[in-house]
Formats: sequence, structure tokens, C-alpha cells
Amino acid sequence: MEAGIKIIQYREKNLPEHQILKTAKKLKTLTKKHNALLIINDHPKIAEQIGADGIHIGQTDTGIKEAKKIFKGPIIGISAKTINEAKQAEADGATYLGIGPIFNTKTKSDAGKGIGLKTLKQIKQNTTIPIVAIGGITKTNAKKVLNAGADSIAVISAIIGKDIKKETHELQAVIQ
Ligand code: 3NM
Repeated sequence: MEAGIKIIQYREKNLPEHQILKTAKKLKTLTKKHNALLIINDHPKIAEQIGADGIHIGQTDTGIKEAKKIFKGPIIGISAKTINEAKQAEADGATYLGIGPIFNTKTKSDAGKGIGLKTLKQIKQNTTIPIVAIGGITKTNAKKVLNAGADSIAVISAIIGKDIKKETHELQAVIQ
């Protein structure tokens, strides 16, 4: 966040809920301090409890309609990788689409093959809500992803495990 990141998604698939809650609370304090948004992956109850700005759910998690009964905050994102999934998510009331993986990625082992820029473009043409593109995005390809229709990008390995500030600034310089 010191590097200017505006949205943080907390995505934890393995820890017990009480530990996720603990970390989520800390992240809420931090994001508030830095004027960033906090999105919680998969746990609408925890998101509601800590007053997160949003939740993100996948195609196989609790459906968006169920999640909306629990989480009352403003942002609800859903993952999609096809035009049909994206259209359905929009119809169900998602406020943004997480589209990916755009390129092959080693970070998420079950992400599948990259859908490519052409599919991203087609999804953009068939939907109206903002698209956050994810998966294999780096400073080398980020501009192309935005040009293909993404409204923003989400990254992990492009900045994590490196000099986060430096890498983030370089990424920002390419996409501005
Ligand atoms: N979700 P990196 S791809 C967390 O396709 C995640 O929904 C994806 O990591 C999806 O920036 C992905 O290192 C991993 O490729 C993104």
C-alpha cells in the first residue's frame, strides 16, 4: 500500500476461520490507514464481521446470491473465464468480474490454461461491469491486458517475493 496499491485482496485457502478472521482484522486496519480497499476472498461472514469493502467469490464457492445475503458491503466480485460465466455473474449482481487466468500462471495450481487476450476482449464486449484481469500479468504484458479491455489488473508474483515498492512503481509506470 505504501507503493500506491489501491486494492488488496486477502485470499487464504488453508487456514482455519479464526486465523483468517484475525488476519482480516489486521488488514482492515492497515487498508483503512492507507486509504485502500480490502476485498476478502471466499468468506462473506468474515468480510461482513470486519467491515470489508468487498468480497470475491469463485465459480465453485457459495453462489453470489447466497453471499449477498451474508455480506452487505458494496463490492462483490466473481471469477469468470468464459463469456457465459461473465454474463451470468453480471446478471446475478456482481459489481466486478475477476477474469483469468489471462496467461498461464504457476501461482495458482488449479487455475488452468491462460484464456488469452482475445477471450478477455470478447468478455469485455459482452459485459458492462468493471473487469479485473488476473493471472500471469507482469510489467511486460500489463499494457496489452488493459488494451484488451481490462479496467484494472491484479498481480501476485509480479511483485511478491521481490522489492514490492520498486516492482509496483515499475508496473504503475507501464500502465499509466
Ligand atoms: N486467481 P500471478 S489466477 C489468485 O484465474 C489467482 O482466477 C486466478 O497470480 C484466476 O499474478 C491467480 O502470480 C494467480 O499469476 C495470480
